Amino acid sequence: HLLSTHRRLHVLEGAESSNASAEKDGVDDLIMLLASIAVAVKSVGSAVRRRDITHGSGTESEPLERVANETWIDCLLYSQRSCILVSEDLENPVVVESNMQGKFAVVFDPLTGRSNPPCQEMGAIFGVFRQMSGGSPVIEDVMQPGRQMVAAGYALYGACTVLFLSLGSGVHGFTLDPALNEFILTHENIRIPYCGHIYSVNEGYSSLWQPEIRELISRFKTEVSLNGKERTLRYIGSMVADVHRTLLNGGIFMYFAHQQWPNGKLKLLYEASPLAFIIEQAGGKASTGLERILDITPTSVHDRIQVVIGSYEDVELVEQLYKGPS
Ligand code: AHM
Repeated sequence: HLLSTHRRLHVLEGAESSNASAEKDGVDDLIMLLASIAVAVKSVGSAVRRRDITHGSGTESEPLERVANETWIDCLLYSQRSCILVSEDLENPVVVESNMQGKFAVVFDPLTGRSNPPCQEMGAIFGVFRQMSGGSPVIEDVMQPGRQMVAAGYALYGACTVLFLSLGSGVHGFTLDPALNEFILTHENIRIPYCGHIYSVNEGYSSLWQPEIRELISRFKTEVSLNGKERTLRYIGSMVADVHRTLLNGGIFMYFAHQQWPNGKLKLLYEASPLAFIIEQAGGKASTGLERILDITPTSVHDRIQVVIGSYEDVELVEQLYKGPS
């Protein structure tokens, strides 16, 4: 199934819109939507790289975040498979015009990790829901708990562009071959290690945390990990990159509420939920510390939450420390 997904990803990328008359509800439509997302990722990845060349030469034009947002919107509209879109960069959802509408509600952060110049590890995060209502798209179509996603994934514009995704039965990773400009399946059905020794949290905020979070982190650090190694810290400051490392190497990524972000900083709908979907599909766990992220129904499209995500055993330990003795 995956190899066929892979073949279709690049076969369908160049599909003419005349092919869009195929039946609109099934897997074919989801594949078409994902193929359009793959085009957005290629296009933004290329813009990210060109920006590094033009930076400082005075030839930069539009800000990268605007380019990324417009590229994602265009690709999703022209896929003719989406009905309502939520972007980190738009205050309100975009309702797709009826002549371009499909059946999927898409939530995305088109350029995540941008707040860390000049050492950005930028990428994109997305989640796809099936439209709940039968008729015209409504806000409820995106206000769904993450467990109801039919697909989710992320891209990372690092040394090479990668696209990791899940359609609800495992996680598969593709790497962009620059010679072919095609995504090649490089990580089939990956599983996150059951435990790890790397923890990832911005400890610079420790004086802003509630005392119980300070206590939790200091206890967690001193617990020997199940793999027997001393715990060690890695923090890139770009959630998608920190979660990518966690997925491949094991360990845990945490972002707790603090004085500046009383509910947590990370956005539920298009950051935490899609990455929680990926991590769970790979055998890990994703929580706020108190409850499963994928069970939370958003109350607004830009809700923020706490995030504790990664290897199953490590997240369980943090939850136990957080909840205290029962
Ligand atoms: P952004 O939407 O402004 O980019 O913020 C989200 C990012 C995450 O990718 C990252 O995990 C976090 O902010 C880092 O925040 P901090 O600098 O507070 O540690």
